[in-house]
Amino acid sequence: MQSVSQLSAPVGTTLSRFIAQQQHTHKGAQGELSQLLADISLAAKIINRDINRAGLLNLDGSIGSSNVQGEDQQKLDVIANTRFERALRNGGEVCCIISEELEEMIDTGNHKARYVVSMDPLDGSSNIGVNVSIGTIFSIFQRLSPQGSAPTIEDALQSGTAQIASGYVLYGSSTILVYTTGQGVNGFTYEPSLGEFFLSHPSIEIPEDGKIYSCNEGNFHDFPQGTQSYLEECRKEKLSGRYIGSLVADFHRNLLKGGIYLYPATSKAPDGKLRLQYECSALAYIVEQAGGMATDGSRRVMEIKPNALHQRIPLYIGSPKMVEKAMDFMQQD
Ligand code: AHM
Ligand code: MG
Repeated sequence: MQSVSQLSAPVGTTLSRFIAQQQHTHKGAQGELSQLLADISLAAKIINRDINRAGLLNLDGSIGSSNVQGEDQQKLDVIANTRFERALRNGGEVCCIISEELEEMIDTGNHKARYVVSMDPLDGSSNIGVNVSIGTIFSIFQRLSPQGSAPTIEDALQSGTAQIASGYVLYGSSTILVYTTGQGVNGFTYEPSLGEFFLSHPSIEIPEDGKIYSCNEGNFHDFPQGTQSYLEECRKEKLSGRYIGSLVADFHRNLLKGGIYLYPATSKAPDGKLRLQYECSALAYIVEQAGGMATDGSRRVMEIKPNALHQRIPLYIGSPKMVEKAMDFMQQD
């Protein structure tokens, strides 16, 4: 029989307490980054609520227009974007926002603020209407332009190595927020009855090698030859093919279990599908902090200098041994 103390185990460390504790270890930290992370977690809670009600409130489904990338926008894409934009504007710590859903960067009017946020407010949105996991991805940069002035495009076009934090929220069988500020990776599971995220996955490390590969193999014949050979090798080795079609969900599973996610270039999308500033950079920072790797086939994702807000790149990300092997095969191209 379980003892009373086992039954009433402590719920643990809240995200806000963890952020506050970490703040002391950042030299020169003045609390703005902590406030910003708190603003992001608030937006995530609101989106989590919206997603859970989507089927009842007729929020699943397309809005009937396309975003800047020519992709069908879902109602929840637009709602999530608005939730984040409001939370970040009202929080006051962000001078500039860039989003997968918006054509241009947003000047929040908070010109004294130090930070820039890039985000994909709701990734994997083709899965919304069928109750499959979706996610939010974010990166935080320090602005380059002087505080007190209007933000510039250079603030928004910084490479991954300049990130001071990145993370994602996975709205799955439970909702989890995973982030890094460059001191390892930690995951916080949402407790809906308390309305709080609690530390559930401290110091996440990706297994060095794995048995899972995640790829849309429907595009196989369009992939570069080296990538095709790598995928054939994965089949020969009888690895498990697992592809949800929601990057955050596929990435999170591989982060915990070991694996590789790949979205290569195709003849239809010669630069790949995923966006450097909204998806790839953020996850590259997380995976490296957890001991993994992220490449576009030849370059370290973190070092790619973006030349446009909505730039796309091919992505190979996950356990280091698997990414290295994929790169060996790609050298044939
Ligand atoms: P989105 O940002 O429009 O949702 O697109 C990104 C998504 C990823 O979550 C997912 O891994 C990929 O697109 C799936 O693409 P495909 O349907 O081509 O396999
Ligand atoms: Mg996306």
